[in-house]
Amino acid sequence: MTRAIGEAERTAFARQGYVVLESVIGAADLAMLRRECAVFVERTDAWLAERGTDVFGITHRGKRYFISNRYRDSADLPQFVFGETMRAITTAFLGDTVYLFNEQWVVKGAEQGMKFAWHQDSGYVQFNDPGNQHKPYLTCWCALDDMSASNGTISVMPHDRVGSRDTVFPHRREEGTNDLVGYDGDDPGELIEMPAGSVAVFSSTSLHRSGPNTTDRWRRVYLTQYSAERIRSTKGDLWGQGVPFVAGGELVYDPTTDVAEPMPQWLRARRRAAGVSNSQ
Ligand SMILES: O=C(O)CCC(=O)C(=O)O
Repeated sequence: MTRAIGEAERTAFARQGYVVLESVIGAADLAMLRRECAVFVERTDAWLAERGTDVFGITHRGKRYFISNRYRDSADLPQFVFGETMRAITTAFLGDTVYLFNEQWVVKGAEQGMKFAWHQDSGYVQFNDPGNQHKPYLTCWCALDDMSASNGTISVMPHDRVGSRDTVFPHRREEGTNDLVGYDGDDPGELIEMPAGSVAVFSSTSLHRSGPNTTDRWRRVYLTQYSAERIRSTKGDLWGQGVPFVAGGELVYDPTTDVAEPMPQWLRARRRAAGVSNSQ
């Protein structure tokens, strides 16, 4: 049973750019996401081993994984990505028209799970496609474990502290990690601590970062991103997934027509040159 998103949550999101929805993911979905997470991390380890590398883009084997746009390889994930919980959350913050933009696992290894630098998600888009204009989109950061400072939860910067609501800051690539960095100030932002099954919802212009995982357990997140429009590159190609999810407030996702559109060659080349996996 999906709980309704109230006016207070909408107001908080509009003011600060983020809101925490505690324990909104049901037990069956949570169990499924944890199961699938293990499968995709194992596949990624095998993929890295085949290529004889420990680092690919911002993925570092055993330390930090970003595994993107693989939901079509799973029999179970689409029902969560395009399910009732996500419909309720996304329509509350984006309105009656919603597309899937991107989805990914973000997993940090026990004891050696790396931090992730301050950035805006729209900063990654503009870094790869300078001049890209898009309406801010929505990230649903779904906690598969209890989240705390010690296992490397995120911190989010309220819009009014840095003026980020309508601004995408320049980002630079960090040596060693390949992270993009969009903020160098000393404001620590707001630490998001919440139980497994909760969702931190934030805007693609919200600055956020995450800390290292110092615990002896993995820290697992499933992150889905949705937009109110089909986002396009400056050349006019589809950017991201652009899969119709909700129209007129109704669920319109159709698995029989959901096939991946190939990424244009120019974008693949640019992302490869920037050290970013084309699966990210
Ligand atoms: O889960 C994390 O550690 C941060 C992920 C993140 O910020 C992102 O994917 O944009």
